[in-house]
Formats: sequence, structure tokens, C-alpha cells
Amino acid sequence: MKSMLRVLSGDVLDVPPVWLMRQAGRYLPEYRAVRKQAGSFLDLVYDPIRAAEVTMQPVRRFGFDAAILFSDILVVPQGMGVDLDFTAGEGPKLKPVRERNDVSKLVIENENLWLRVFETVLRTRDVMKQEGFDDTTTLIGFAGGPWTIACYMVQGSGVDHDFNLVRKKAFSDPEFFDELIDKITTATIVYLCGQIQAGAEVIQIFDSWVGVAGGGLFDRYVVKPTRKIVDALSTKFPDIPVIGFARGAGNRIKVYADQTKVTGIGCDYTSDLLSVRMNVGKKIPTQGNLDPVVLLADGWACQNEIEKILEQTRGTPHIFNLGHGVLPETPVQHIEELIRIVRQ
Ligand code: 1CP
Repeated sequence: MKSMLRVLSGDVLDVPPVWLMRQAGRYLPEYRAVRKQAGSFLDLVYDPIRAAEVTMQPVRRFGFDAAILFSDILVVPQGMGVDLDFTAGEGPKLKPVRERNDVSKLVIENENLWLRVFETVLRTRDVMKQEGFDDTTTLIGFAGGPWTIACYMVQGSGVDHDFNLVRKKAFSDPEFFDELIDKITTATIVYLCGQIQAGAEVIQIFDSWVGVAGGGLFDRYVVKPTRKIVDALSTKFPDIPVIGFARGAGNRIKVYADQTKVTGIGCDYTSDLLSVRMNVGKKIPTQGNLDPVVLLADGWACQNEIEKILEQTRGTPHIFNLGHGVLPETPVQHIEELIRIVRQ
């Protein structure tokens, strides 16, 4: 069995599998070249040939144990009928959903749009087979967590990472927010089932803004909808593991792990791996934790941080990864060095 799948089934490996969140991206010259040919970021996302190509680039260059579908979490709201734009240097812009009337207009799926993403998954598996990676490399599909997607849909952008306006809305109009989260959850299930049918072997749920889901918001809009997604996927595809990346969950990670039933726990770079392990128990696989900024630093700092994580996770099922995405200014040689240290 492939190393990623072994760890997600609970095996402890001497050499952990390794891949990096946002491993396809601007730090790679070959990515920048294809991105330029494609035009805009969304043109690249919806071009299955080029999207499969950039999905494979980091796997070919570094020999990562996993490839992650090249797409974006905001493809889900776009498929639900929300206008989406990525302006260079400014991040995403969405037409905000703030009134009950806006929610009732949302659709569950836009087959035409998502079919292209499913085709990218199909093609990537084909390329993996042609190039001899399919016996060792695992293809990860993904979606955003419903809470994180709702943050972008209500605010209409990522300009305020506290999402004050969103939290105010959630606390003051729970019926609106319940209906919005319900629709996002249903759409996400459809979207993820499509990816699995097309060949995704593991699913990761990126819930990047769990850190701001305070009070009752955590249980109602993070835990419950995530559980619903995990239940729906495991009924239809019992063999597909789901990794939950609840960034900023802190010590609520125990509740998240116990109640969502995700297969594996993503650890952000502020979490303490030993506490996470105490909280979630011995058996559940973990992933991540290395601060992506460490890869910008030269020399020993980098090596020490990597070795600390290897030490802290020895004897437990762990997937080596960052605690958030690769930064565009990361030197390629630092990633080569990381892999060398992890595998030596
Ligand atoms: O201009 C560009 O080239 C676009 C930059 C870019 C890229 C390469 C964006 C815009 N998205 C992506 C790809 C992407 N996004 C992947 C590809 C697969 C891989 O990992 O290689 C994945 C998994 C994502 C997931 C994603 N998108 C998240 C969750 C992870 C995280 O970083 O917390 C989030 C929050 C987004 C939204 C998003 N998309 C893009 C940007 C700049 C943002 C963040 C906006 C903000 O600051 O709030």
C-alpha cells in the first residue's frame, strides 16, 4: 500500500510520507510558466490539462508522497452561483451573500463548472500511471470547511481575517447562517463525491478560519457540518480517508477529532504536537505542523525544527507537512533539504 494510505490506516512508518500544503505554486518556475500560458488563476483551475500538469510538477521535482489536486476552495461557492474573481495581488472577491434572499438563490451544484475539476482529477491519475507514480504517490482531493467557505461568502473577500462582520451575522441571524451552512455542506458533499469518483484517494478539508469560530459557532458551524460531510462520504466511500485541517482549533482539537470522525488530524504551526497527541489519543494519524516561514530561514533553524517534529512524532502515525501553505518566496533548495532530512 502507498505510504500515505498506510499512515492514514494507522500504520507507524520509520520514514513518514511527506507532501506540502500549496506545493503547486508560485515558488516553482515551472508553475509560473504554465500559469502565464493559462492567463488568469481561474483559467488555470478550469483547464484540466494544465491543472493536471501543475498538480504533477512538485511530485516530479521533489518525489513527494502525495499530489494535491490543483484547484481552490472557492470553486464551491462559484459552483453555487456566486460571482468570483481573483484580482492579482488582492486575493479573492466574491459577490457577498448577506440576506436570506441571497441564500435562497444559491444552487447546490454547477455541473459544468465542477466537471472540469473532476476531469483534472481523472487526468492527473492517468498522468500518474503513465509516468510510473501511481504505485507510490497518493492523489488528494479537497474542499474548504463549510465555516471557512461561509466566511468568504458573507464577507465577500479575505480582507479581514478576523471576519468580524461574518461572526456578527452568525450570532445575530442564526437562521440565515444555518441555511447558508446547510447549503454549503450539501454542495461540498456533491463536489467531493465527484472528486472521489474521478480518482481522488484521500480528501482533505481545509477549514482555515476555525481560529475565529468562537463561542457556540465552533460546534454549530465547524463540528456539525464537518461531521455531516464525513458521514456522507464514509457511507458512500468507506475506504476513502478524510484529513481535517481545522486551523486554529487549539485545544478544541479533541472535540473536533472525537466528534467529526475525521480519519486524520491536520496540525497548524501554532499547535503543540505532543499536546495534540495527548488530546486525540495514540491511534489517530496526524499531519503537518512545520511553520512554513522556517523554510525561508537558512541553515540550522530549519534543520532543528524539522528534526524536532520527527522526534515528537516518532512511534505514532504521522504525515510530514507544513502547518500552513508553502510561501511564494520559499527557495526550492530548502524544500530539497527538507525532504532529505525527513527521509534520511
Ligand atoms: O495568483 C495566484 O497565482 C493564485 C494563488 C492561489 C493558488 C496557487 C490561490 C488563490 N489558490 C491557489 C491554489 C490552492 N488553494 C490550492 C492548490 C493545491 C496546492 O496545495 O498546491 C489549495 C489546496 C488551496 C486552498 C485554499 N484557498 C485555502 C485553504 C488553505 C489555506 O491557505 O488556508 C484558502 C483559504 C484559499 C483561498 C485563497 N485562494 C487564493 C488565495 C490568495 C486565498 C487566500 C485569501 C485570503 O487571504 O483570505
